[in-house]
Amino acid sequence: MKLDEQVVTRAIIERFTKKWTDHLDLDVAIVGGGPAGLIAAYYLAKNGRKVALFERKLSVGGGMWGGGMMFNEIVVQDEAKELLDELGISTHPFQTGYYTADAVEATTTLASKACQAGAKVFNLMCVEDVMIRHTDGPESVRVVGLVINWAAVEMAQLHVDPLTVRARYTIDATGHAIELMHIIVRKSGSRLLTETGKVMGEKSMWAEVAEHSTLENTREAFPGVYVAGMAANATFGSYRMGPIFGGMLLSGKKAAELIEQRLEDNS
Ligand code: 48H
Repeated sequence: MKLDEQVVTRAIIERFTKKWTDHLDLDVAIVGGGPAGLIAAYYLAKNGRKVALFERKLSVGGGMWGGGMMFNEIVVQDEAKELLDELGISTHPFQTGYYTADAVEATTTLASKACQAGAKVFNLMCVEDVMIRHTDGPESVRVVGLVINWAAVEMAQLHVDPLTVRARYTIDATGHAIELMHIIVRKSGSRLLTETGKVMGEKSMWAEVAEHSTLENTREAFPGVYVAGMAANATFGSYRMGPIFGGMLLSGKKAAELIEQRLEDNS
């Protein structure tokens, strides 16, 4: 077979453009492709929801590749083992209640399951703003979509205007940085659904408390926006937990379930 570079080029441009235009109006937009974002994408897509995940970096996986301090093993506790089993990620008992998993196997499998379930990953794109609408007068603001640009544009600090996607719900899974929440606070002037109405900030390490609070804090933090993973604790002011990833995965799953419920209630 003779290879024609122009066919290759046209194939990429046409297929990417179709993927992109098919995902301009979403059930759920997920910002951040770490473990929390990926697993939320997996469950929502598995339920037939139209989901796109936006990741600034070339690769998804966030902080999971490097295990703890670049020792590429992760630890999960009893509660999360079932989840890894469901995804087909091998776990190895360490001592009662603790399991390890190979960080690379966990990351690649999770990413692959999310894609195969139908979630579309747009890597190399960063979310730089949100779209808002007033729902019942100027007091009530809701996020209705995302404002997106190429990560390369952001890195080069080029003055290039962004594009947008509309989404019924959004998940901030941007990890420690909680980028979406900071943008919302800075630009909307509205209160978050936290005790202070602001981003409460992440506290130092206390793994046991942090793992529980990650789940409690996985909820709607602004109308239309849920927080998952490290972003949940950083938004609602709880502790960090180090390289134990059960809470991140369970949090992503919970965010997916909460949104699924809302979508069903509103359908
Ligand atoms: C597009 C963005 C943007 C943006 C950020 O950090 P992550 O792995 O997040 P989680 O919550 O899934 O997992 C946290 C975990 O990795 C971790 O750090 C833990 C457990 N720490 C404990 C401790 O004590 O330190 O992934 C977030 C992803 C990254 O890939 C970012 O590149 C991406 O979000 N991202 N993508 N647009 N504006 N902001």
